[in-house]
Amino acid sequence: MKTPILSTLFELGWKPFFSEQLSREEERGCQPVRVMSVHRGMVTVAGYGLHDSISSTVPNSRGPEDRPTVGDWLLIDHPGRKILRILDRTSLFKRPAPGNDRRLQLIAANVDTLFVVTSCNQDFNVARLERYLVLAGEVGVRPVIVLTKADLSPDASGFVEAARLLQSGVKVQLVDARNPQSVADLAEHCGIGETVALVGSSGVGKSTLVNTMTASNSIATQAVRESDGKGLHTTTVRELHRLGFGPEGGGWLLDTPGMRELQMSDVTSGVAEVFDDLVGIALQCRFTNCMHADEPQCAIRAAVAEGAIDAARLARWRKLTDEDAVNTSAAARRRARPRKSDERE
Ligand SMILES: Nc1nc2c(ncn2[C@@H]2O[C@H](COP(=O)(O)OP(=O)(O)OP(=O)(O)O)[C@@H](O)[C@H]2O)c(=O)[nH]1
Ligand SMILES: [Mg+2]
Ligand SMILES: [Zn+2]
Repeated sequence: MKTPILSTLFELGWKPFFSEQLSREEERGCQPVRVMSVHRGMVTVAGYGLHDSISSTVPNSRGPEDRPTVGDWLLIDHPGRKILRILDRTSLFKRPAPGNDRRLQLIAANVDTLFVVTSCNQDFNVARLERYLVLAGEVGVRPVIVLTKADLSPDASGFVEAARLLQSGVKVQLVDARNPQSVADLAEHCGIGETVALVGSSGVGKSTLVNTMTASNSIATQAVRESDGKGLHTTTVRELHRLGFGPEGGGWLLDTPGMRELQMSDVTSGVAEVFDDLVGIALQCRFTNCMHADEPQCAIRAAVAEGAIDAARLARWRKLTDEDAVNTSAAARRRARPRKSDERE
């Protein structure tokens, strides 16, 4: 490929990881494009000299992970604008879809940093934040906890402290999402070609943050319900938005709809990462398969008794571990079953 094409693709987030996947023929005859948003049966893509909606059909698609999701790099044929294949991803966020069938829902691909957004009010919930951190750990993406509505909280420092305790070394940023000066520090995670996904409950200010960081007002936002402070699920599509800093342009912000629930499946290593302190202590238990219930010489129970670990945090660790085990084996059973259609995005 020639340099000018590469420089433009570079701004879109193109990396050697992707170009190495192309054969010589593909480099000549096909075009890589990035998925900006996904709609029913269609994807909006951007590439060199191209910004268009095309059919989202992928040939020989076998499983739910073979569908394009926002952030994906696709290889399309030039004249036909048909998807030839989805390039391997540097990262993939997914979850069991809400509802009873628990099919897989893809959230975003090729993300570099995850902004876990919550506000300094009743939305702040350590168990939910831990779930997002587990997801980031599992996917291998750096998390930043963004605490919004600092301006509405009489004592925001308490929220900052509680957030810092969730995972050793985790970055926490306190902002007024409507204020450009207040969010300026967040831009460091979003340089040229970098992709940041924003996740969190409805109403915490994800779209407000994107609007402020991109110095635009293009995304609709809506005041939260007064009675309980909950959001009204204003954003309905996941979409990449470009940061407009400087002539070169900046990175990409992926706005997502607020999630009602976040079930965990296939996140064993993510859980181990967020709770690495507890995992370390459990290594000292006499039995390698210790359930930390009534086994002799249990290091976890000893640590609780000493006050070295927080019993509530221990309970959350166990809950996540159990949930992961149940959902992961259910997912494995589903994968083993032959299936005709799996059309949900
Ligand atoms: N005072 C104040 N208001 C904020 C802040 N962040 C967001 N808001 C307000 O909170 C409301 C909800 O913000 P949105 O940006 O729509 O929230 P969202 O996270 O995108 O919600 P969904 O799209 O429903 O998932 C809007 O009225 C915002 O103006 C903040 O830091 N301070
Ligand atoms: Mg929104
Ligand atoms: Zn034990």
